[in-house]
Amino acid sequence: MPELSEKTHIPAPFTIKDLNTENPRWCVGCGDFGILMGLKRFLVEEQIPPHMTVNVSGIGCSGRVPFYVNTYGVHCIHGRPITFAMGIALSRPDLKLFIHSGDGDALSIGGNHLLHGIHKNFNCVFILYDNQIYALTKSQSSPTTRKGHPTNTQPQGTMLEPIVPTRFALGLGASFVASTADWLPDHFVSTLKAAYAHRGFSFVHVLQRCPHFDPENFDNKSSVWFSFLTHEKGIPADKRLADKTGVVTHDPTDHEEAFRIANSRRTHFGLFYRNPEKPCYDEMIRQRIANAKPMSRAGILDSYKI
Ligand SMILES: Cc1ncc(C[n+]2csc(CCOP(=O)(O)OP(=O)(O)O)c2C)c(N)n1
Ligand code: SF4
Repeated sequence: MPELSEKTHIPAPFTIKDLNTENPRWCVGCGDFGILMGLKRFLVEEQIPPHMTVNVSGIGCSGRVPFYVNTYGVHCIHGRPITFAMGIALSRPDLKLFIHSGDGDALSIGGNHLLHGIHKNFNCVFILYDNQIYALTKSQSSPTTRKGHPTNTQPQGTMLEPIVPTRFALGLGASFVASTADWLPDHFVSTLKAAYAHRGFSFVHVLQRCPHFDPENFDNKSSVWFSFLTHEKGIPADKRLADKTGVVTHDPTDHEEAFRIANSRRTHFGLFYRNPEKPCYDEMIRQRIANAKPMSRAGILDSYKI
């Protein structure tokens, strides 16, 4: 496979400075800063070649990430980063693929596509930036907005119970489901490492602060409201916080228990589930193409005859 071009061909070992581009246009205190820095730290620690990396995003504040990291990138249309990324996964399996999508982008307009991305289990790391609001368009209720929270679309309070992203992904049979937060840098990087090591659709849920539109959400100064999931096959708990938060031992091969934890009222960060055996649709398609016997055009059309 040819490399994309020399443009971003940075000689190894590269550093975070090599991955910097312009200054992000996010509000002061936005959780997207932590996620972007964690992504860069992860790329540097793993020395994933920038010229072989593609960051694909939808639309939203989070959608700006591909501009801010010196790799290849696509700022796609709203709700469609998975569609675009799937094409890359099918045609260029040698590229390292990361998808960035907000809770509106992923679970509203892109919900249908997320469903099929998870189901097809194509090889990528999918990062869900869950600030529980439509931020770029100035505060409308999203599928993960907490019940009662006032927004521009529901000023008297959001009416529905929120969708729980980890439960959604587990319910669809995702092969990798993890959760972390923008203010847990070490845990975030460990989560990306585990997701990247997994072959298939790695669903990474990240709680992301939006201090501009919802400063009360996610009390990141306190650690009493969440626990870490740990296991020898899982993701290590944040060492600084584990004593305060509590740690739950959870075997990530246990799907039923993962569901029970995702269903509980308490927030859990860590690896919920991993199944390395689930087949990947992109690999199956490539295999089928490789095994295809030469056929005339008429023969191909006839094979679809009803
Ligand atoms: C087809 C289409 N519909 C609607 C919009 C307007 N729009 C842009 S971003 C957005 C929601 C962003 O929310 P989210 O995905 O949660 O990302 P955040 O800004 O919170 O990171 C909407 C509705 C659009 N750009 N394109
Ligand atoms: S509006 Fe919210 S999500 Fe968007 S940049 Fe500002 S703090 Fe971040």
